[in-house]
Amino acid sequence: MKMTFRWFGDEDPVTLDKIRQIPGMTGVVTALYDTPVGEVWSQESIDKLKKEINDKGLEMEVIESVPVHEDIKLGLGDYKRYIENYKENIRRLAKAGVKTICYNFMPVFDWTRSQLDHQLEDGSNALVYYKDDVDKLDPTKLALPGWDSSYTPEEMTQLIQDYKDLGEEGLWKNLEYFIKEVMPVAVENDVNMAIHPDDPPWPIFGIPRIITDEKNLDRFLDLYDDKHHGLTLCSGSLGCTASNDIVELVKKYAGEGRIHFAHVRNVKILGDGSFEESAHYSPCGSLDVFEILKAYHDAGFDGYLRPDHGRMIWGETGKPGYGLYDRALGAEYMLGIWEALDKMDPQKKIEAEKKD
Ligand SMILES: [Mn+2]
Repeated sequence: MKMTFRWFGDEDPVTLDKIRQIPGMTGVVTALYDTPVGEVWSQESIDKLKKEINDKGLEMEVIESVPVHEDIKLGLGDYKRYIENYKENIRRLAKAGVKTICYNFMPVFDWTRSQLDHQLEDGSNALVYYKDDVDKLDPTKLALPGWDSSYTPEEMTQLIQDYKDLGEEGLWKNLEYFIKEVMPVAVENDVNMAIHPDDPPWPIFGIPRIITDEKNLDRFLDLYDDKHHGLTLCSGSLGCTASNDIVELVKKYAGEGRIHFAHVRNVKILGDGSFEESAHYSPCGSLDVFEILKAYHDAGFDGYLRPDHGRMIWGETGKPGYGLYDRALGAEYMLGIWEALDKMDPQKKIEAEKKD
C-alpha cells in the first residue's frame, strides 16, 4: 500500500512542503486545474507539475481526476473528439510515469452535500448531507467547490432534462462506449483506470446515477475484461448507505485485483438517507476502518490509498473536506493500523527475519 495525499496544485493552502512532513507519505494525487474539461493537457505542463512534486521528494503516480466531458456522458455533440482527447491524455500521463487515473461518470453534479461547514458537537466542521435540505435545493442555482460552474441556470435546466431523457440505460450505453474506446489505450500504456463511485450512491434531482452498489460495480467491471479496468473504491461514497458492506466489497474487488486506488474515510449514517462526514477513527462513524484496512491487507493490496475528506479542526480554514490536519491524522491512524497488520502477519515476519 502506498499512502498518498490529495493536492490541488499551487493554489492549495496545503502546500507540498507541509504534505512532505506527514510521516509515511509517498506521493500526492493531483491534476492540471487550468485546462478546460475535455481538452488535451500539455505535455509541458504535466512534466512541470511532476518535476515540482518530485523536487519535494514526492511521487506523482496518481491523477485525480481526468474529468469526463458531459458530451461523452450524454453521447452528444463533440463526444468523439473529447474521447480522442481523453486517449491522448492517457498517453501523455503515462509518459510522465502516471500509473493510475481516477475519473467518475457522475452526470452534471460531482459530489453533493447540503452543507459544507456544519458544526459538530466537538466544535469541528464537517460536510453533511441532510436529505430534507437537499430535497429543497434548486439544482439550477447550486454551486459546490469542484463543480463546473460555467453553466447559466438555463443551460443547467437543459442539461438536467437531457440526462432525465437519457435515463439509466442510456447512461450505461454511453459509459460502455467510452470504456471500450479508452481501455485499449490504457492497457497499451499500462495505466490503471479507476472509476470513482457516485457520491452519494443514489439518484439526485431525478438525474440517473449508476456506479452505486455491488450489482452495478459487477456490471461495470464486466464491460472490459482486463485488470487495468478497475475501481477507486471510496468507502465514504459507497458507505453512506448501510446497504453497501464496504468490508465485503473490499474483500471481493481487492481480491480480484480490481481496486487500484483506495479512498478511505468514515461517515456517520443517520438513517432517512442523511449522513455526516466524520473523523477516520472507527468509533467516530458508522464504518469500521480497521476492518476495511484489514481487508486490503489480507488481499495483499499494493495500490494507492489516501485519506479522503477530513473535518476542519483547530481553526483551520480552506477547501471544504481538504484541510491538512484531520486528513493527516487520518493518514497516521491508517498507517498505524497497517504497520500493526504487517507486524502481526506471520508471512511478513518470516520474510523480515530472512532479511536479517
Ligand atoms: Mn472519494
